[in-house]
Amino acid sequence: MTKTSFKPRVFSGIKPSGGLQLGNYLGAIKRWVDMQGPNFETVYCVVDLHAITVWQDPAELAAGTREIAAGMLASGIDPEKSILFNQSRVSAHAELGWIFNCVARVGWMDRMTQWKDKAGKNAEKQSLGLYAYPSLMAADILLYHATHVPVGEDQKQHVELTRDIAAKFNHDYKTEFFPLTTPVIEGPAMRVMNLRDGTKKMSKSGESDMERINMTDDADTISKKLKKARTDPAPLPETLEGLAGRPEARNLVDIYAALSDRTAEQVIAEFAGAGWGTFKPALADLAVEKLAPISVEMKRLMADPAEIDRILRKGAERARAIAEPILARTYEIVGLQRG
Ligand code: AQP
Repeated sequence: MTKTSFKPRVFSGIKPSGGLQLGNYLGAIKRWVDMQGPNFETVYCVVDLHAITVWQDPAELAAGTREIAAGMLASGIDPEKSILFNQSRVSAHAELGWIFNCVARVGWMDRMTQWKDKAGKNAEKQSLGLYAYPSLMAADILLYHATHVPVGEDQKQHVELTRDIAAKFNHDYKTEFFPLTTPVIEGPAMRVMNLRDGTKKMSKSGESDMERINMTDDADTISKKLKKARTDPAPLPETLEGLAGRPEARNLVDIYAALSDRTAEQVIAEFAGAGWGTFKPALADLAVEKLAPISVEMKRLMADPAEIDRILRKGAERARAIAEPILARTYEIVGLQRG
């Protein structure tokens, strides 16, 4: 078997731990859409096994899995161009995840900032799965021999850990079987922040609905949330450096830049000296123009869950065709007898 396919392979995923939020869209999905095409083979996954590292209501998990898939489709993921599926339909993820649990070191997991943030002072009460999450994520990526992983800034450390796991596996088993992955983190909104506190990232599971834009929000809600977003009293500066120490202002400029496919510098140049009374309505209009059609399309797709299931089932068949030979070869390398 060849180690990589002709085109470099991209893998990325989103966990159905709540509805999609703007950070998932700008930090991940929007860029996944752009990577579809002649340069890459793209594999995108609703990572439901990751969602259950924190307890999920079973009915909500099933509905949430379809909702995330609908969000990806509505944003422009094309199931003909990309492989789109949900993780639990391809059992090889869990199997390779176990092998990587035996390769990764406890000390590596201890250093993961997302583990520290999520577990906080209550680490002993967290699931073992939450602790081992990065090892399953390494399996998700390496099961496809993916080399490019487009993620938001918060996932960079986990993709780097994937390299460490691949390198240790290759070293321990004297092979070059697993490729080294590169996190692809580029663009103005790789860390979209909470609309009420610019020092915290926007999350699906954040406490207040006003702190995030949900991808299912309608035009009025998107506009209201952005107009009420917390800011400071100063107008926008002449240069980007003038936004230092102003996290809420920086966040809104970054969101504007990402939605308009421009750089933050270009946005500042256009709005230099403008007050929030000018900038916020412009941002709200832009966000409604770009996001409201996605929300409408998501609702249309979600009205036909059988069609979403059909797409995910078909995507899983294509995913299995790549993953199963890679898993089988991994078993052989490790010396696990299955014949
Ligand atoms: N605020 C964000 N800014 C930029 N990118 C973000 N991503 C998430 N939040 C932001 C990116 O979205 C992809 C999928 O993330 P995930 O759902 O697998 O996990 P997460 O990063 O833990 O997302 P949430 O919304 O914060 O979920 P909860 O609240 O359940 O923990 C990733 O590429 C991520 O970088």
